[in-house]
Amino acid sequence: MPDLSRRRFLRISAASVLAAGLAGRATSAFAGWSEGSAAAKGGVRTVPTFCDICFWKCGAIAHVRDGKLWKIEGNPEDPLSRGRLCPRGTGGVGAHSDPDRLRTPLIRVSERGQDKWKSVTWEEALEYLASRMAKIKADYGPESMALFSHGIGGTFLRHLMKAYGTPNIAAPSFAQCRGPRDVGFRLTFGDDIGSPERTDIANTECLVLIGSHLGENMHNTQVQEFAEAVGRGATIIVADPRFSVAASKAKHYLPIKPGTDLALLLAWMQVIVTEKLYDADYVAKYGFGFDAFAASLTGYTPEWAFTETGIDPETIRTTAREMAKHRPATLVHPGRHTNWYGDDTQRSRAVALLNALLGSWGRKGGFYQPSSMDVPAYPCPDYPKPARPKLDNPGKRYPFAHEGLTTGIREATITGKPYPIKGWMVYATNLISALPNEAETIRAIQALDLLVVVDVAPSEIAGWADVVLPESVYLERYDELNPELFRDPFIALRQPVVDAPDDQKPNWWIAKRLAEKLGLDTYFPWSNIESYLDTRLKGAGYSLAELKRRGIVRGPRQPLYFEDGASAEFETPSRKIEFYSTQLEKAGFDPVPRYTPPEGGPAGSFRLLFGRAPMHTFGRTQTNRLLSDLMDENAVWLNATAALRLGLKTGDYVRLKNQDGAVSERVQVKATQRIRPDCVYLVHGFGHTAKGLRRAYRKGASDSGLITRYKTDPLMGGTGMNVNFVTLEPVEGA
Ligand SMILES: Nc1nc2c(c(=O)[nH]1)N[C@H]1C(S)=C(S)[C@@H](COP(=O)(O)OP(=O)(O)OC[C@H]3O[C@@H](n4cnc5c(=O)[nH]c(N)nc54)[C@H](O)[C@@H]3O)O[C@H]1N2
Ligand SMILES: Nc1nc2c(c(=O)[nH]1)N[C@H]1C(S)=C(S)[C@@H](COP(=O)(O)OP(=O)(O)OC[C@H]3O[C@@H](n4cnc5c(=O)[nH]c(N)nc54)[C@H](O)[C@@H]3O)O[C@H]1N2
Ligand code: SF4
Ligand SMILES: [Mo]
Repeated sequence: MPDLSRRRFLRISAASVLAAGLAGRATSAFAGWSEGSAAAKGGVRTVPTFCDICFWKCGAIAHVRDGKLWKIEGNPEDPLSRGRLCPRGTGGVGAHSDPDRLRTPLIRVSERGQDKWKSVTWEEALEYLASRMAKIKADYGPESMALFSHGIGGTFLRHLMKAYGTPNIAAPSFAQCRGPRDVGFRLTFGDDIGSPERTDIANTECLVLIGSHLGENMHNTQVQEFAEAVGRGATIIVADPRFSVAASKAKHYLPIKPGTDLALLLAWMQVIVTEKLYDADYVAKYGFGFDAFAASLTGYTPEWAFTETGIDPETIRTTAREMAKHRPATLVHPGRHTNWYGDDTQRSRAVALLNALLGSWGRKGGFYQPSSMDVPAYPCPDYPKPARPKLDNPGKRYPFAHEGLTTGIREATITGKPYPIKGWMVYATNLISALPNEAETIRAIQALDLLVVVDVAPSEIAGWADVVLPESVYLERYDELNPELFRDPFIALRQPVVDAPDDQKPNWWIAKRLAEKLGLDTYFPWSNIESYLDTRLKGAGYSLAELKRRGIVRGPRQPLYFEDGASAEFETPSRKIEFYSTQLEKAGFDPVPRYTPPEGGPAGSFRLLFGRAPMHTFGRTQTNRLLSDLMDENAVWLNATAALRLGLKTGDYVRLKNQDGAVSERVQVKATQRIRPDCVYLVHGFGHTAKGLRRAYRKGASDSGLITRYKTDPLMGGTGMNVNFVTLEPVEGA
């Protein structure tokens, strides 16, 4: 595969920013937000930072009143939040005051899985951890430690683990989240979708959502732009087995049979190609292998697709024509959580190809070209070269995996092959519920000599750890800078707003102190985080003092679309948009997407689907009192007619039992016409089983606990999780 590590950087000197007039404007706008403004505002101090309740990283202004954290709002200078936070971001202050937080480092004094701990000092905890890590290195080699980490807070621990000498690093955001999408788009356009997504919802005239449940999936900028698109009358087309919030805004709602989206996509493309509705100039100029692709669509008529998807042929034709009518300002959203059925990369590739037919890649209202500001790295020694290669994907079994596979590391930990993994460090990811098949995760943990978990809460994964390190929450710490690729280039700073309430420490401090104990201090040559950040910012023409005051600096916007000068380069083998993929063909896969129907479940069972609620992030906000007051348990969505048949009504408590006998916590029924009769739906993140999460313990049902099966995507190793089936069993006496 072509190397896509090249990013479009834009180097901005202080002079060019001044010339753009940004510095002057922003400085005056932020004059009242300096940390020194407490007196002027009658005991209220405001501190710009960025949110960490999810990974969108919205710029925010925290308010401290009489020394106490009061509220948090969007930073109007920030292009991600555009001055407004989502409900979760606003409730973020509850993360600081959460009474269920971890308070001190803990060392296990019992068998794994039993809750027996002793509180220790940081010195004891890190000394102990360093000696265990040194022993693993001596006995097995440094590659036998793995790091799982999710989010920007993991930056310094990733740096530490690379310095320690391991290549085994992974996050669930690839194989359990956006991996298939990124691979599908890379194979087609030679580039990623990125996070934040490069979707030009702001300018789209026709938005097609396949699953992507914007409005429940609360990624801030997208939701704001979506609301604006609805407001200005853009055509919304939604395919979802469940009548989502987005579906309620749609002109066309397609209640698709779960797992058959590829059939719908192929039929849409068949209509657009046979009726010659595609952007022929764009395809001729940028496309490769169009004729073979077009020929492959022959059998995929709307009539054929009807039998698979349940969507009537006329609706398929009408929606296809509607998309074509608005092209190139038609955006078929690539989705984010795309690990559904195990053929997800091919489905994502079909989404990419449909966009290619509509000419929306690189065009206004489709996909824009993002850019970012260049912030030079802090000079550090080179990492040692690991003696053994990373083991998550041995022999490139999944040839198109371009990021680490969590589940690959898990498998190697269980089998000891190709070499043993003896230690896991886990940062800000609850592997027990993020990875499918909890039993496999626990089996892997039992094979370890060392499990260390850095968390803010006594989560399920922390419950299995030998050493638990309590981190301060995002409102109490500095983190790495955020110069993410986006529509508007920017650099944002996270900085402490208030002190940590107990003995919690920030990730950078943990990484640096552990590095010193491991004899790796040359990799942390800075005296403290301020000097690290200041050095990086100076390299970009700014300073920490300025960022502390402003929270964010912005660079001039770069060309967003082909028509205004964005480069129309495609890093594929043909240097074109690959309608026909020779890369896939060479690797023995279908060069054009081909449909195979999903497997059904046992008679009388419902396919288990899951998604998001606007006031929660995964399983990480259920103890946040402000957010759990808005929703403190989930309900199982069940088709009203099916409910009638089963003698169930809204509010009844049931347990869900899956095809392998896994049984959930009790959960209320939500009987509704808003879901098809062949599936049920749960909001992910509930049904916690860790006792220390007092507010969330046994509230609602966990989808994760019912995901004992998964189907692995042969192209990139993603784990399709929508392949489990449940029955509902009434709870006696409830
Ligand atoms: N509030 C909130 N917002 C979040 C997050 C959060 O935790 N909380 N997490 C963020 C993250 S990391 C991610 S990855 C995204 C995930 O959000 P999305 O990328 O939107 O994830 P999906 O899996 O598409 O969302 C589930 C939707 O797909 C539908 N669905 C299920 N099966 C099928 C199917 O076979 N076909 C079709 N067409 N639809 C189906 C479900 O009914 C549901 O409406 O959300 C992000 N936004
Ligand atoms: N069954 C099922 N599985 C899924 C999904 C699903 O919808 N259903 N979604 C998938 C997707 S899209 C994704 S992106 C992944 C996400 O999976 P994860 O990354 O595991 O997300 P969370 O479950 O929120 O776990 C976050 C952990 O980090 C801790 N934490 C929160 N804030 C901090 C902090 O500031 N510092 C530290 N050190 N720890 C912190 C929390 O207490 C929690 O233990 O899960 C995937 N797996
Ligand atoms: S989308 Fe919401 S939770 Fe995520 S960073 Fe933005 S404000 Fe915070
Ligand atoms: Mo995700």
